[in-house]
Amino acid sequence: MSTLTEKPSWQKLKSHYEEVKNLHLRELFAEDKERASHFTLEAAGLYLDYSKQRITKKTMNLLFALARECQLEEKRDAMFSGEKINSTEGRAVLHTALRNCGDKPIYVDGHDVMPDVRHVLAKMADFASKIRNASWRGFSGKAIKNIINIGIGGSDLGPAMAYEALKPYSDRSLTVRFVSNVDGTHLAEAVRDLDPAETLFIIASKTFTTQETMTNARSAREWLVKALGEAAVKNHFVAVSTAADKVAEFGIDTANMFEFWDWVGGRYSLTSAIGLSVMVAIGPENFQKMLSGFYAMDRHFAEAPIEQNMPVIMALLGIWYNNFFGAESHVILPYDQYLLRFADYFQQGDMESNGKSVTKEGEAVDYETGPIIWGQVGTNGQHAFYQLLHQGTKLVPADFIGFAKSHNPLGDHHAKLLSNLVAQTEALAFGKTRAEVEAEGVTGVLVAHKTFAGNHPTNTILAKELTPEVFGSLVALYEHKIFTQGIIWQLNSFDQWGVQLGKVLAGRILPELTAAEEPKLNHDSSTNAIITYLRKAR
Ligand code: G6Q
Repeated sequence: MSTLTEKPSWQKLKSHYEEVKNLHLRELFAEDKERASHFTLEAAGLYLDYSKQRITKKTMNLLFALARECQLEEKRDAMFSGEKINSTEGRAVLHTALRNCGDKPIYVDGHDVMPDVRHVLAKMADFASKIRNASWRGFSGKAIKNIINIGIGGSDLGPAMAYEALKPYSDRSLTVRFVSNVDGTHLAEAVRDLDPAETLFIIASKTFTTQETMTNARSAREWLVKALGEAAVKNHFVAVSTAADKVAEFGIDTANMFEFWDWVGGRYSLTSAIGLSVMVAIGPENFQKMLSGFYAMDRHFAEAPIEQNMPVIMALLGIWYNNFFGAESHVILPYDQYLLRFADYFQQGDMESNGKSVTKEGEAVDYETGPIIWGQVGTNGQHAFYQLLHQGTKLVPADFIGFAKSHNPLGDHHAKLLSNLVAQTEALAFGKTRAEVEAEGVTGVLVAHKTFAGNHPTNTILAKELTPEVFGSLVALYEHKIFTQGIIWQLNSFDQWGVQLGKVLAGRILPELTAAEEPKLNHDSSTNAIITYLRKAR
């Protein structure tokens, strides 16, 4: 048995689960009129109500004990102080240094990284301002109107999500697009209505070797060169990378390269130079406000006691359902159109971090690890998959996220949006009993169909408005939730070996698909047949 499931707090949680698994939220709220106030917390501009969770005070105390037994505080401090906690890659994990608004140095191998971080931020701000005030111009002298970020995974999802989230703060005269897929359609559709003379490409790749990004970057270069000639490349291409040699090889002047470091993981890189497209869109001041929101949540996570620590509480609740109730997924439901990519972003953030089945020490786990993360903005999901949440057979813990004020106060839209958010959490928790259905005059078989069991757990996360600061806090909240869960599950949340095999095999299959001569195929019979079909049908 692994050391996790042997821990006294884990064992206690197991027997406690047997005691409370059938308790209904209806009973829990009836027993304690003050329940909401016992399970509500505010931090870094965010309000979390977790009273609609299937927990008692004892549950939380046992979960807090588990966190302590797993040395969460020590391990959190190790991350913040630059220890090489990404053991399989021998790297520190210091995305928190990128938004360190304090004056403390942070050391990696005896070197204070803070001056480097500030230097790159200043360089980004200078560049963003030049694009915004049109002092950086295209080769033919036209102002830049279009920004295309070419990157994938961690070099795409963060800026793409943040750009949408902070659109109200963006310069609306700029067109900002994100190209990630190696499918040529993505690039072709992104540039089809653009003037190359007004278009700037940001090639965002930590390694500058990623197949999709380099393929898209080369095709973008051809598109530009065809219109403006080879000499135009320097005005229309900049890079965000850790690999200066490869950037130069591509033909981008390294003076126009924005650096980051191997201690920034791809999916945690939004606040590094990977956020350059966002900074161009919203301006350096708003970007700084976003960083200060991240920093506020970083401080909260680093300093608040476990019992009042928002990311820790959310992480422990996730463990409670994942490991004791057997929930397989977790749904994120932002009631704000600007957060339309939020669930996608944390699908990577969470599943690439904690979708693992061996511990840091390489031992196979004998417990469940990271859940399947999915989601959709409200209210769209209500007319689609919420049926399953309310009356299906699966337990799906949910996060509802909403803002008191809208950036688009159009008639009563916002009140309607919020009323739906609140109504859903109420309906999920309390359901509708048979007696209530019958009291409405419903009879026969319809009674069962119209009954809602309820007892579906939800978090409600609220803030006044989706500002850059609040956005930063919200993203950091989920990052630290993922970190906390990784510690408890004893994983390395900062590597991603699981994406390697497919990459290697694709490299082998590419020439088999494209070779003029019929290749000799040595795969299994299914793979051979698929390649043969595609060769014939191409
Ligand atoms: C994220 C992963 C991965 C990575 C992409 C792009 O944590 O490492 O999604 O960001 O594979 O990599 P490059 O930035 O090196 O192109």
